[in-house]
Order: sequence, then C-alpha cells, then structure tokens
Amino acid sequence: MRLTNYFLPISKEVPTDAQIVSHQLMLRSGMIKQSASGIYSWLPLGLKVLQRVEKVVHEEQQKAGHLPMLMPTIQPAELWRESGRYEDYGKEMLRITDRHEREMLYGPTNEELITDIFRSFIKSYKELPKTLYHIQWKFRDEVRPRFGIMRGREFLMKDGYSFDIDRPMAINAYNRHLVSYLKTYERLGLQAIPMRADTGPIGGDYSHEFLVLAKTGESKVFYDGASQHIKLGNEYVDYEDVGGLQRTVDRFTENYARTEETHDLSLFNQLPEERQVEARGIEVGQIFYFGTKYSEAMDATVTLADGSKKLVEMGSHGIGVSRLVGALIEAHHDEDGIVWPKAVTPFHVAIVNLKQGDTEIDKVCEQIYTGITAAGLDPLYDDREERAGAKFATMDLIGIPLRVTVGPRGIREGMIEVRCRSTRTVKELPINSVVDYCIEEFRGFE
Ligand code: 5CA
Repeated sequence: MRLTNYFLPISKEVPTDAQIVSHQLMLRSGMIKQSASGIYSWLPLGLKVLQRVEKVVHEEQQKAGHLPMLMPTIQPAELWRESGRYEDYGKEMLRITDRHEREMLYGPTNEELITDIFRSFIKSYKELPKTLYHIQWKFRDEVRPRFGIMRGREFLMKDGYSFDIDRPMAINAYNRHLVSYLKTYERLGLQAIPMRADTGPIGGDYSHEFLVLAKTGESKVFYDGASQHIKLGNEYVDYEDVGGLQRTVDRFTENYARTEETHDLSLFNQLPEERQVEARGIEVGQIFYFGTKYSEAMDATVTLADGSKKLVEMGSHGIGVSRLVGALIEAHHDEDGIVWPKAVTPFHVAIVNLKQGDTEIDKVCEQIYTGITAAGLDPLYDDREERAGAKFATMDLIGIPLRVTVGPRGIREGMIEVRCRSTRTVKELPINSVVDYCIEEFRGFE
C-alpha cells in the first residue's frame, strides 16, 4: 500500500476523552472512530489488525476440530422466552420490534440460536460430538461503555458451542477450548492466565476466564505467582489425546488463580506470601460448561442406541476478538506509539522515502516495495512529500515492526537502513539484500 492512496487519519493530539493508552493510540493512529457511545467504525488500519486476530482465532479453532459457521446478529425473542432468559437478561439486551410487531433482539450471545439449530438437525448420539462456532458482532447495552473497544456496546466475539453425549465428553470439549485458547493468545503475542470464574447470565457451575495482566485491566485478579511462568511454547497439541489434553489443562489450572467474584481468601492465604499476587487484568475470553441448562429448556435431545432419548450436554466458549486488539496495544506499546507483534501487525514493513521525487531514490523504494509485495508480505510505503521526522513519527505511532529508510546518503553508499520498531536497533544492509532480510524476519508470521 502506498500511503498517498491509503486512508490513515492520524492525529498528534492525545484525545481527552480516552483514559487508557490503547484507546488513545487506536484513535490517534486512525484505527477506529466512535459513531455512538460504545459503538465504533473500524477504519482500514484497525480492520486489518482485527482481521489478523480473527485469522489466528479461526486457525486455532479449526486445529481443535471446531466447525466455523455464521449466525445472524438479530434473533427472534421467542427462542429466548423458551430458555427463560428473555426477561432475565434485563436492560443489557437491545430489544427491537419489526414492522409486523414481532419482537426481535440484537444478540448478546447465541446459546438459544445454536440450540435451536442443533435440535432441528441432530437427532442421533452417533452425530456427536460437535462443536460449532462463529465470529460475529454482539450487542450488549452496557451501563458504562468505556475504554474504547475494550468495553464496547457492539463488539466482535468468537463464540463456540459444544454438544456432547455425557459429562466426560463435555469436559473434554471444555479442555479443547481451554488449550486452543491458550495457543491462540500465545500466537498473538499475549500471555493469558486461565482463572476460575463466575458464570453470570450464561449459567452453569464450571467456568474459566482468560486474563491478560495489565494495570489498566478492569478485572481484579488473585493468583499464585507460579502461574505466570507456564507457557505452551512450541509444544504440539494433539486434540484427540483426551488424557494428554487433561494433563495440559491441569498444568495450567492447578495453581490458585481466580477473579474477584470467586476469590477465596483462606485458600489464597495458604500460598507462600511471596507467591500471593494481586493484580489487574483484561478478560480476553471465557469458557463455560453448563450441562443441560439450555438443552433441557429447549428440548435438545439425541436418541441413544436403545431408542431412549438423552438431553445433550453443552458448553459455550467465547473470545473477545475486538477487545483483543485493545489488549494487544496495552501489552505492546511505548512512548512513541504501538509496537505490533509480528502475528497481528497491519503491515509488515514500513518503507520511508526521504526524498520523494528523486529518480534514484524513488526507483530503489519501488524496487523494495515490489520485492516485498511479491513475497506475499504487506509493505506500507510512505510516498508523501513530508519531512523525515513526520514520516518516522507516523510509522512509529502505527507500530510497523520493520522500517526501511531510503535516502540520498544510503543510495550514495549503496546501503539501506533497516530499523526494528520494538528494539529500536538499526542495521545497514546492501540494497539488494533488504527484501530477503525482511522476508526472513517474517518467516512463520505471514
Ligand atoms: N456465550 C458466552 C461464551 S460464547 C459468552 O457470551 N461469554 S462472555 O460473556 O464471557 O463473553 C466472551 C468474551 O467477550 C469476554 O471474555 C470478553 O473478552 C468479550 N466481551 C464481553 N463483553 C464485552 C464488551 N462489552 N466489549 C468488548 N468485549 C466484550
């Protein structure tokens, strides 16, 4: 992309209404624009990051054997009356009446809709297990939308629903989600700790939230300091190995780690004092096992081999996809702006032309631009007639991992400066090795 063709409404001013750094940087870098309280447009740069997050989420879900689909945002009220949640959900639910006076709602979650799909098509135990998921916009009329897209009213969620024949199988589905979520967060460049959590309006008695530690996080958390060092790394996950998966889950959940709602002070105090950590975190996902709560209310059964009917065991599993973009910025920024992890960066390489219009310099920039594009990477070429300082500040603000600077001195000496955004280290490379260097830096992160 050439910057002169792009839409990047950046701003130097720190917005006064934005309290946390991710919200400030998203506004300043032209990623989002508020359209109403808690409702945002995703401008081209923001959308690119959102889509990269979505891609990682999709890939990790499908590795775990979960099936993508798409349900609508608008749902009929009658399904929610069947489950008994229509009244319970209260003012957080946006209720709509269509021209035929039919009651509808903008979905805050999808347990009812998916249970209806399940009962319409799945009749036999032989068709189980099944996990279906989608990435779709949700609406919750939050009392206090704040921190930009972190606590929005309209937000993008990955929500998955598992259907199993019995409790052990449903726990296995829960475990698949727990581990695939850990993989997802790690791939994105985040560490999220699973913590025992309250189930709220979704229901059930078994749930974990995933928290990214951050001073600005809305959730108060209490955990054993040992939890912070557990990682999957490059460990291969075999999702069909039920026992292996359980062992991985145990490793990640055996230490004390709870949110405020489920905190147990006497248990916490049993930890050695130096391991008792109280902190704040951003909730980037939550998984629930709730058994037959919805299948019972909505009569979702399967026929067993002996002809009898059994209520299906269910769980639901959510990732805050749009919130993750904010969490990523909270975890990866410095005083100059965002520092994108390679897995989610909107562009891979920033190309800065220090003397736009100079035949030789323009030619080298074009050459690098074409080479990087041909390798399947996404460069952002600052081809504006602007001061060097302004060009550098823009690229630092929007956080592109590598910056290639082409100017008169470099051209004279046949060397090009390549700077790493996160470490701020600079390398001088011969012109014809710049493209290969960039490709190598992004191997595995395309
Ligand atoms: N049906 C279940 C799981 S599919 C569910 O709705 N779970 S949830 O309520 O915990 O939401 C899942 C995730 O969505 C949360 O962990 C959080 O990361 C994100 N989320 C929830 N509310 C908001 C909000 N107002 N703004 C942005 N993200 C949100």
